Amino acid sequence: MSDSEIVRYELDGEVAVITLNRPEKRNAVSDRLIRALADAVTRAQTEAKAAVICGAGKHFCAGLDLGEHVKRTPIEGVHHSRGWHAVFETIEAGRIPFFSALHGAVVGGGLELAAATHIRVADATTFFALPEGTRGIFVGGGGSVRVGRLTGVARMTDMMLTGRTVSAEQGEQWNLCQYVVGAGEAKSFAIDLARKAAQNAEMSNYAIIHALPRVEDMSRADGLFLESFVASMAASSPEAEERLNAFLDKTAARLSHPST
Ligand code: 1HE
Repeated sequence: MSDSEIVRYELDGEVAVITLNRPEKRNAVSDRLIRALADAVTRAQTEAKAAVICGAGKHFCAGLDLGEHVKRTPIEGVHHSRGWHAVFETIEAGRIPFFSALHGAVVGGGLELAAATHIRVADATTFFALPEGTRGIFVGGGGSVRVGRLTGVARMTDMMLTGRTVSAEQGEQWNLCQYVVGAGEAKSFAIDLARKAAQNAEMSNYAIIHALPRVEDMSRADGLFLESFVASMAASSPEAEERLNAFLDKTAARLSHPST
């Protein structure tokens, strides 16, 4: 299988759809898959305004390819982990928002990948797990930072120590995903959300994905200070002027209650 087959890349209008395509191994993340994912993610940043990552077959992703991992020396293990960090950082702190469409197993490195995306849509078949403890290893794809911040250290510790699996509904309550949809519907739902986000002003999207996580890491005073500068910068862009005038001219869509 070539690199373009192990991770499929399609451009659907302004949305890049990136599919982990190793279903016979449950999309386990081999060295080749991570390289192909890096290429697809980099391409999406230049060609699309938003991107969706999904998995082929019965599961989103079974995490690290355990067959490859047994052969690594300690220093190779460090480089391997840092390599994943670089790719996931490109997703989380790149140019465009990323959405993940989850189904079946979202485990270990699969959950670390999903946690690097900005919005996670899980279908009813989804289950989350961090079985690293039972495998004698540790998270290495940024999970201790991203999954810990999403769900809290206590829940992450529980998942890692006990190997428990967490359903989509429980995952939503635990902040592992923002949406739960019917079985088989995650991909189309995530693409719809990505299309909506692609319509936003580019500066707003950039500010959302870059400023919010930075502010979370700052003191209150520093966060408020940075916010004022980002807000002023975004509001003084030509795109903002156009959009604000459209609202005042009554040509822009109005908000309404979610039930309507
Ligand atoms: C794999 C992997 C894998 C499946 N590496 N080959 N991840 C895990 O501990 C999860 C391990 N996998 C599973 O628990 C199950 O495979 C699943 C729940 C994901 C799917 O179950 P199922 O019944 O649909 O498939 P299966 O029959 O278990 O697996 C099908 C094939 O995929 C089989 O290979 P085959 O050659 O015998 O057909 C499996 O060996 C293979 N396979 N998962 C390698 N993960 C940067 S640090 C991150 C640390 C982690 O990610 S730890 C979590 C590792």
